[in-house]
Amino acid sequence: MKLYDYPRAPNPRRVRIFMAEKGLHIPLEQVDLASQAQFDADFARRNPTHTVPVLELDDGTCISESLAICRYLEVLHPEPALFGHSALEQAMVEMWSRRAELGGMIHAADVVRNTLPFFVDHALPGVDGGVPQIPALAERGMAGLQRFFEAFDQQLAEYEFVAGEHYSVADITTQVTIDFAGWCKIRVPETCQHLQRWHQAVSARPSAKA
Ligand SMILES: N[C@@H](CCC(=O)N[C@@H](CS)C(=O)NCC(=O)O)C(=O)O
Repeated sequence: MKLYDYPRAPNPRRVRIFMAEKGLHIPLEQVDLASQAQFDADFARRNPTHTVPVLELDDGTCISESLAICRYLEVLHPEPALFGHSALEQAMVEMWSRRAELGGMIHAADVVRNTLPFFVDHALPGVDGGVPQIPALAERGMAGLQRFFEAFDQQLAEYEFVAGEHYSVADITTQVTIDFAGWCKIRVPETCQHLQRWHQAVSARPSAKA
């Protein structure tokens, strides 16, 4: 088994944090996004959407999409459970995971990819050029991130972790989203003290270095 990775990119980091929380060591193979290696024919055979992460199994089967990879690893290594135990816990993890992704990560990506010079003409992942940056999308993303910060702050006023009493994959997506937004110097506002408290706590976990 090996994981196709790129150290700076947020989505592979989600899987690396997940692996670190489970104590898993899977060999990494770097796909240099800076030199557009995601468009090489060899990698395209493994993932036609030209994105990382990809988990390649020993029989050559390739799994892409960060959460699909995490789910696969969860079944093989159920403890510690990062998708919840009971039916209710699993539903809560799913709910908050989707909120983190659709209400947070996508906005952070809109801001980063429509702002930073690195993404000029490459504003969508996995598309080989010809996708211009749209400043209005960055602006919309910033407003979306403010709503995300406030909603997650409210949740974390009541619970220790994003999906409730236990650390889960929803915490991982939320953490990576906040750090990704930091690429554009967007920080959790001072008014969101619960979210700040939580972010400091997850950033102090050894897995945060992954
Ligand atoms: N939904 C996918 C998103 C994967 C994705 O967008 N990966 C980025 C790195 S964070 C990528 O490979 N980008 C390639 C590019 O910019 O062309 C997942 O969860 O794995």
